[in-house]
Amino acid sequence: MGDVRGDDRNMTIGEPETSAVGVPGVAVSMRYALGEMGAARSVRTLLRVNQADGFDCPSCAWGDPAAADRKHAEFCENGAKAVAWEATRKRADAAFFRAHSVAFLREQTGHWLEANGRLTEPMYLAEGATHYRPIGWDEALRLIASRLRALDDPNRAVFYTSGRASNEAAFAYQLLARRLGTNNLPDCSNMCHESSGAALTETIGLGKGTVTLEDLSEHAGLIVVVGQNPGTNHPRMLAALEEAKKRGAKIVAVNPLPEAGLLRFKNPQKASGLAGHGTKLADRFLRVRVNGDLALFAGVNKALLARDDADAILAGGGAAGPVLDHAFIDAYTEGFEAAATGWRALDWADVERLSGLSRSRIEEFADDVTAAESIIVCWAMGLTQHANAVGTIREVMNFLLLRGNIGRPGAGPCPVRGHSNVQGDRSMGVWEKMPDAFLDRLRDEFGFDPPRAHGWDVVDSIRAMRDGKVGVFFALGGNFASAAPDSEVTAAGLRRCDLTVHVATKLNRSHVLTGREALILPCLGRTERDRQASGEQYVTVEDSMSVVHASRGRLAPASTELRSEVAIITGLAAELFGDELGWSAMGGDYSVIRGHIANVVDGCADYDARVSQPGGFTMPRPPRDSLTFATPSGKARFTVNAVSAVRVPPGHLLLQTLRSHDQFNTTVYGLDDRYRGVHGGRRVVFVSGEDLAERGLRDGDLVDLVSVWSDGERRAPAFRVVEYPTPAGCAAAYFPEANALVPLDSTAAISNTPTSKSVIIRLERSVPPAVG
Ligand SMILES: Nc1nc2c(c(=O)[nH]1)N[C@H]1C(S)=C(S)[C@@H](COP(=O)(O)OP(=O)(O)OC[C@H]3O[C@@H](n4cnc5c(=O)[nH]c(N)nc54)[C@H](O)[C@@H]3O)O[C@H]1N2
Ligand SMILES: Nc1nc2c(c(=O)[nH]1)N[C@H]1C(S)=C(S)[C@@H](COP(=O)(O)OP(=O)(O)OC[C@H]3O[C@@H](n4cnc5c(=O)[nH]c(N)nc54)[C@H](O)[C@@H]3O)O[C@H]1N2
Ligand SMILES: [Mo]
Repeated sequence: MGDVRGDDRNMTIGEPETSAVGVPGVAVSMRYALGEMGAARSVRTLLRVNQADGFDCPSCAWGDPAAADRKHAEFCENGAKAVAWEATRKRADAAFFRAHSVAFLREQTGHWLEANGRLTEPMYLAEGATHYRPIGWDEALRLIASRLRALDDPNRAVFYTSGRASNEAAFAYQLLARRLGTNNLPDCSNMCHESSGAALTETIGLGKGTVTLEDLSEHAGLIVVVGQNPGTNHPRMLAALEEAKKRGAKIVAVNPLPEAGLLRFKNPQKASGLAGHGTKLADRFLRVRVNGDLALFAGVNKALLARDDADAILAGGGAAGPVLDHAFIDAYTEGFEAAATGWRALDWADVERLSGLSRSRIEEFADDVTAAESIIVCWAMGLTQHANAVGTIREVMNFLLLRGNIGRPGAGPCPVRGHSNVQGDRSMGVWEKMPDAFLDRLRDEFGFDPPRAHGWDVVDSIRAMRDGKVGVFFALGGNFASAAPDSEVTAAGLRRCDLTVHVATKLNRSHVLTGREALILPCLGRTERDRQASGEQYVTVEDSMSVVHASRGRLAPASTELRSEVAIITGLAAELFGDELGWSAMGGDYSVIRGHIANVVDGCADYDARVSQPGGFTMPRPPRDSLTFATPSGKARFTVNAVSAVRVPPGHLLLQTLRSHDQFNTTVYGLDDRYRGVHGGRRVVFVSGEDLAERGLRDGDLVDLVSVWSDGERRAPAFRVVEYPTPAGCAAAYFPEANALVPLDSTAAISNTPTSKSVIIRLERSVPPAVG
C-alpha cells in the first residue's frame, strides 16, 4: 500500500523545541491557508472560526470562551490548517477519477490522495470496474437502498460515524440504522475515549467530563495533564492553562515525552507572546513509562492515604485527618474501605517498577495535591488506548474522589475529546449500545420498535467483515481503513463487503479499499452554506465541556453537486422507507430534527430555542450540577484496580502510536513535526539512547518494526531511527503508518478500544531491497 512506501526522501532531524505556538505557529498557519485558499478567502474564512455567528472549528473539541470573551481570531494554527484543508480551491472531480484507476490510487500515500482537493460529485465503482465513474444522486441512493433491502438480516449492515458529523446528521443517521433494524453503529469514539466513557459511567454515572472552561482558567488550584499533547492537538487549551498559571495555579504534566506544549507557551493572541520566552507551563513533569499511569495514580493514592492515617494518629484516637475529605467520602461515595485496603497492601517496589518513577517523585506529586484546594485532571489518548485503560481512568477517579474533587468549582475529571463533535454524536445516539431509556423514547417519538440487542463496535465490525458477515458498510465521514487497527486485516475486511459507501469531503484510503461495489458521496463541510427547502440551515454541535451551540457555514459550496450530510441521510431514508417518519420534512428544515432531539435526547428540552441563543447551552451534568450520581446506589464509587502494566519480553519495546504536528488523525497536512524536530518525513521511530546502544543501533539507521502477538508477527518496514528522550523500554511512531502493527485482538478490557499506545515490538535492521 502507498503508505508503506512513504514520502520521506528529504527528511531531516533537528533538535526538539521547548515551547509551543508563538510566531512560527501563526506564520505556518497563514502560509498553509494562503496556499490552499488564497489571501482574501483566507482572511474572510478564518475570522468566522468559533465566533458566535460563525462555524464551529472542524478540528478539535476544545470549548469556546463565553461569547463576550472571544478574541477576534478564536482559532489556532492547527484549526487554521483544518479550515484551509476544507476550504481549499483544489478539486478531485470526474476528470481526476477518469485519469486514475483505483489500482493506481491504492498505491498512493494518504497525504497524496487528500491533497487532490474536494470531491465534487457522487462517484460509483461498479463490480469489476477499474475506475470510479460519475453517478446521479437519485441513482446512487436507489442503489444503496436496494442493496440494504436485499440483506437477509439488517445486522449485515454497518453504519460507521466519524466525530465531525453534526448533531442533526447524527440523530437522523442513528434513526435510519435503527429503523432498518440494527444497532451496528460503530464510531471513532470506540478507538478514542470509549475507555473514559466506560470508567466514568461506572464511577460517577456520567460518561463524560464535568468541568467548564472557567473551572480550568479561573478556579482550579492544580491541573494535572496526563497522556495528552495539547500543544499540537488542543492548542487553544494552552491559553486556558496560561490564564490558570497567571493566577497562581500549578500544573503537573504526566507523559513519557517532554512535549513542547507542556513545557512553555507563547500566546499568539498577545503581543508579549510574539517576543520573549512565553509562559512556563508545567511546574512538575513526571516522565512516566508508557502504560505506567495506573501504577502512578495508585501510588499517589497510597501516599495520600498514608498521610491521612498518620494525621489521624497524631490527632489522637482515630480523628479524621485533614488529607482526605472524609465528610465528602462518607456522604457521597461508596467502596472507600475496599480501595483503601488495596492501597495499604500495595508494594512501593511495584509502583516504582511499573510507573518508572521513584517513590520520592510520587511523594512530591502528593505534596502538590495536598497543597491544592481544587484539582482537575485532563487526559486524552495517552490513558485511553491501553489494555488496562478503564482501570487506569477508574484510578484517576479514585484520586479525585479522595479529596472531594468533583461537584465544585475548579475540580473534576476533564477527558479532552478529539473530533469536534464526537461527544455530540454520542449524545444523539450514535453508539452500538445505547441504553434502553433512550430506545424507549425513540420508540415513543417515532412509533416503531428499535432493536435492543447491542450492535458491533469498531473492532467487532472488523471481525464481522473479516468473517464475511457484512454486506453493506456505510461510513458517515472518517477514514476507517487507515484509522482502524491491524491495517491489513481491516483492508481485507472492507474488500469482503458487497458494497462500501463513504460520505466524505476528500478522497482517502478507505475509498480505494472497496467492496465489490463502491460509492463516494461528496458532502458539504462545516465552512459551507447549507440551503434546503425551508431556506438556509445551521447545525449544532457539543464540545468537550458539554456546551451545545450552533454552527453556520458561509462559504459557497465547493461544487453545486454537493449535498449536506443531513440531506444525504434523509434522502436515503425516504428511498428506503417512504416518508412515514417525515424524512423529507427533516431534510427540508433541520429544526424539525431538533424538535425530535428535544423529545428523545436527555437534557435537550426546548432544544431549538436554546441552541439559537448566542453561545448555546450546557447539557446537564448531574455530578457537577447537584452532586448526584446515576450509579445503582446513587453514590460515586471507589474501585479497586489491581496495579498492572503490559509485560514486555526481553529485547522488546513498548511502542505508542501518536500524532505529528502536521496531521489531523489520518489527514496529513504536511511532513513536519516541528516541535519534535522532525522535518520532511513521517516514517520515524523515536527510541531512547540506552535502547539504541543496547542494540548496536544509531540515530539515522533504518529499521523494520515487528510487533509480536499471540497470533503471530506483523511488520512495518523501513522506519528511520530518531534518538529521543523517551523512557528506556518505550518507543513512539506515528499513526496511521504504525497501525499495521496493532493486533485486532489487542484491545482494552471493557471498552474494547484498540491498544494503540501499547504495542509490543522489536527493531530489526531493514534489509535494503535487492537491486535487480
Ligand atoms: N491538530 C490535531 N488536533 C487533534 C487531532 C489531530 O490529529 N491533530 N486529533 C483529535 C483527536 S480525534 C484526538 S482523540 C485528540 C488526541 O489528542 P492526544 O491524546 O494529545 O493525541 P496523541 O498524539 O495520540 O498523544 C498522546 C499523548 O499521550 C502521550 N502518551 C502516550 N502513551 C502514554 C502513556 O502510557 N501514559 C501517559 N501519561 N502518556 C502517554 C504521548 O506521549 C502524547 O503526548 O486530538 C484531537 N485534536
Ligand atoms: N494507531 C492509532 N490509531 C488510531 C489512533 C491512535 O492514536 N493511534 N487514534 C484513534 C482516534 S482517537 C480516532 S478519533 C480515530 C479517527 O478515525 P476517523 O474519524 O475515521 O478518521 P479521520 O482521519 O478523522 O477522518 C478523515 C476523513 O474524514 C473525512 N471528512 C472530513 N471532514 C468531513 C466532514 O465534514 N464530513 C464528512 N462526511 N467527512 C469528512 C475526509 O474524507 C477525511 O479523509 O482514529 C483512531 N486510530
Ligand atoms: Mo479521537
